[in-house]
Amino acid sequence: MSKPKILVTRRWPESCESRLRESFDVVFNTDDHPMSRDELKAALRDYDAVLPTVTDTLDADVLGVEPLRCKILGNFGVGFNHIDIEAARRRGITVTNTPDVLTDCTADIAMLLMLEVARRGGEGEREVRSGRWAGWRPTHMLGTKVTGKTLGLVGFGRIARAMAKKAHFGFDMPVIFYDPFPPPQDLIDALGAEQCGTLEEVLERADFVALHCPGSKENRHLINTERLARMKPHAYLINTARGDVVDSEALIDALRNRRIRGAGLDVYEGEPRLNPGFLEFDNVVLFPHLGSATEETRVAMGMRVIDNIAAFFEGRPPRDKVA
Ligand code: 8YV
Repeated sequence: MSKPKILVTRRWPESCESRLRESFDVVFNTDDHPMSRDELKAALRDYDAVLPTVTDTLDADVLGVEPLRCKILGNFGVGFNHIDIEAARRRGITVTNTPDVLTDCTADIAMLLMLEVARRGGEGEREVRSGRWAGWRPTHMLGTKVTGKTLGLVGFGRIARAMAKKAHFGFDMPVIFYDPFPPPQDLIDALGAEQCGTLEEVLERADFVALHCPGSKENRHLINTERLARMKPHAYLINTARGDVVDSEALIDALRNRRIRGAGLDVYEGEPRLNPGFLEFDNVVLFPHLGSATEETRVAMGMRVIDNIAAFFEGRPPRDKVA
């Protein structure tokens, strides 16, 4: 039997690419450019499987291509808001993702953003590098103490729970959260977390608000002007989820008018372009979507995609099927 024909839309860590070459008739996007809609349509026409990432928009129009050869989208990432899941279902395309393996590294980046923005790490580094640092003094670059402050989580899935554990047990932080689909109470208790009845309660009580809900139509601009106004004026917003969960204009307005103390962002509406308004603030830390960006995690993500598509082509149910 001939090997399934696979297109990988971006370059992967070498160990994953080697494993793909062994089992499949695989083509990589040689120069690693973000694929255009036409290239994605051609891929769906010509390959048995396409392995996309967050940089590939697979909406109903792209997935509506005729004739369709692709039977599975093995997404390299846990978030799949760039794929129209309903359209994939209608076309009979299986979709898988990569949960678990990136949980800790993404939670680490949320912790790093929280610490860096509160302790003014980015601002301090810019001062040192520019030669503007005039030396130690008692009132120089005073930040906000993190230990013991209240962490408010929006969403309490895997990544939020990993952050809760690090913050609660490592930094003595009381952890509160809102999630419309909370996990069992014993899991909440084991993390020393407190469930709030509304998102607003989290926003009103937290010193740090960290977003961990999925990107989706429902969650688009979940954090808007009204909700930002609920936050304490000394609170910080941390986003490692998806850019469009936050209304960027509303956030920029809240920062300009000092309605919140600062923000730590890893994801952006329309990334890699970001609203230039963010560049005007020293109290905003901007990372280039680093959530899962460690060698260990990116290899684990690639291997998890390969496990999923291997199972699919061997006629077994893939472990991480989302459609
Ligand atoms: C990935 C992420 O690196 O997995 C996710 O959902 O946001 C990132 O950590 C990226 O999405 C790759 O597709």
